[in-house]
Amino acid sequence: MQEKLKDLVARATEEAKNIKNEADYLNIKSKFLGKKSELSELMSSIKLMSTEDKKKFGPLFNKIKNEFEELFSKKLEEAENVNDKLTFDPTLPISEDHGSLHPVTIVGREVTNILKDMGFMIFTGPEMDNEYYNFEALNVPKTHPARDMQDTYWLDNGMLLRTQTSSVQNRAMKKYGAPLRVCAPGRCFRNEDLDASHENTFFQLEGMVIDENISISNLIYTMEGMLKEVFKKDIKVRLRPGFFPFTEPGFELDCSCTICDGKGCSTCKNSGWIELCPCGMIHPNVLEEGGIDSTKYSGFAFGLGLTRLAMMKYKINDIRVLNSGDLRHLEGFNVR
Ligand code: FA5
Repeated sequence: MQEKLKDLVARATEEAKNIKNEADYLNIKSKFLGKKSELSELMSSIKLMSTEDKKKFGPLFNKIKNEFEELFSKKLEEAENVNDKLTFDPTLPISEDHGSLHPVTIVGREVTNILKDMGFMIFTGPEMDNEYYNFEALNVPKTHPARDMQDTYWLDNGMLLRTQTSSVQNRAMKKYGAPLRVCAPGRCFRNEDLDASHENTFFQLEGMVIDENISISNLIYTMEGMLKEVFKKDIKVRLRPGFFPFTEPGFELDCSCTICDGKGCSTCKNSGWIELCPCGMIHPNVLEEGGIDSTKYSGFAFGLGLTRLAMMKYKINDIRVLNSGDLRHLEGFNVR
């Protein structure tokens, strides 16, 4: 037994010299101290020993076990100290490689900062939501054909992935009441056929203003002011009729083409206008559902497509680039 233990200690001491990282440490620990290790086997043989041997070897086994533990931990610590010194060399030149913010993040931050300056608070809602907030609270009951306008991802638990940031409207109204100025950027999901301008996962920014005497002119003024700041140039907007069950009336807001300044080009199909943001006056049913007296208050809301806005701002002609994770497309933005 004495010889066996001596040999075991010699091998463990030799192998401990090879500990260079945590993986080595765990392997060697398992080999010499694990349940199936030689030491464990020797220790379990104690029950067959005479009382005299038990007294002699019991403490010796424990001593060797403790020494192994101490030795392996010490070797790991030494190795880590060496590694730290190796990886941190303050004399190395600083790498030129660095990450940058995603174009949608840049545009999202810009728009929310502009809206914050206009007195909007920032609100968020869940990406996994229920039918009530995504549809019913927005005046879209179960059988309403408008549900087909947005092909929804339904989940096994009966919930859905929100198709629009309008899902925050009812929550914000119930939480804060009127008057209210709130914006909510976030990710939305639709079961879309993908093409250059449609993704199944994209970002919108919901905006909502509720107060006494809010009118369409407040909507136009706010949108124009916000877009001028985003594009850093004079932007004109126009409204066309649009249908959304949660607005009355509803509009599609176009802005003068930022590429040709409204003169006409291939991007705006020579019309001088680009369709940018659906919006409208909040339907009285939606206000009432949110606990707001629609005879006293009125409001407007808009759902800005942040992903499409980023495409326009950075002249990206295929939306799929933005979710691709292909750094070659994204590193040009170089914004931190
Ligand atoms: C809506 O989602 C409404 N909730 C917007 C709204 C809010 C209207 C408040 C009135 C009042 P729409 O389905 O048009 O509307 O989507 C809004 C914007 O999201 C679009 O203009 C577009 O920029 C963006 N969008 C919609 N679907 C996609 C998609 N598949 N990929 C990328 N962007 C999309």
